[in-house]
Amino acid sequence: MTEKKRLNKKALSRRSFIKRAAVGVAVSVAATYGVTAMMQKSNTDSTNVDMLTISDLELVSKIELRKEDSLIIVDMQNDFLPSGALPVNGGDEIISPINSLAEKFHNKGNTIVMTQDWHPPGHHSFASSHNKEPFEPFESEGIGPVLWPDHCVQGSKGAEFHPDIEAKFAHAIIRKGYHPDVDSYSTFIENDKKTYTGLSGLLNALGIKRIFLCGLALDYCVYYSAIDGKKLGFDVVIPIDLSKAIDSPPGHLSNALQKMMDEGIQFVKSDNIA
Ligand code: VGL
Ligand code: ZN
Repeated sequence: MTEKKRLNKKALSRRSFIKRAAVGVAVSVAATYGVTAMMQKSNTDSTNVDMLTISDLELVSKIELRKEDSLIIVDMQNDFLPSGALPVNGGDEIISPINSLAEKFHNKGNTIVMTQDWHPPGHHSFASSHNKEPFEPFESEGIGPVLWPDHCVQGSKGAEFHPDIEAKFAHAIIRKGYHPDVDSYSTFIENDKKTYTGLSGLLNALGIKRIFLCGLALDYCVYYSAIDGKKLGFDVVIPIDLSKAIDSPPGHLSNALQKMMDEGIQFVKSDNIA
């Protein structure tokens, strides 16, 4: 191991220790003061220099597209965008640059897949199904670590792709989260860790070796898809300027970035994909 890597590793394990401590504090703060206090703590946490942030990531300087590359555009639906039921901060800023990248893939004849969060009414991930408030911590098999506002209900306006996201280049649309009791953050395998969505079969049948994941949300569906994609044998790249995070509970994004780094997932600026 090089000296630089060793130092890096040391710094990272220190980060995850501090991060765990910070999350512990946040959770007890939340227990005492409720979710609003927890959300405010989240804002102060993101300025903590010891939490891993997007600017700490090492970026690949340039990536040339190969024919075995596929672009996966995750959950660019009305409900995750401003004025939606579960808006992700800055989600609207990534619409146009995702369209540009999709055009690049399309022009080179590369496969593009879009995903859609697709819940039945009364889904178990909804706070309303438990008489609780959105973003309250909640853990049960296939659900959590927090509960969500009702979102992306099958056939609703909120579940439709945002009108400005270019969907015409998509070879396939993968829907997920349609089982009432199980959520699916990953677009490969549901949160029960055994039910496949079919995406890996599709990609394998098409000879895809490397996936580029963009869209919403960086610390949920993009993150879990990246981890599963890697486990399933794909190389995984995240054009980091084309994804935005929810970061609830506090520290969730930092934790996700850490794990993706540890798993060898690559990060690149979308301008540097050619
Ligand atoms: C997502 C929370 C709940 C996502 C979906 O697409 O990241 N996050 N459902
Ligand atoms: Zn959902």
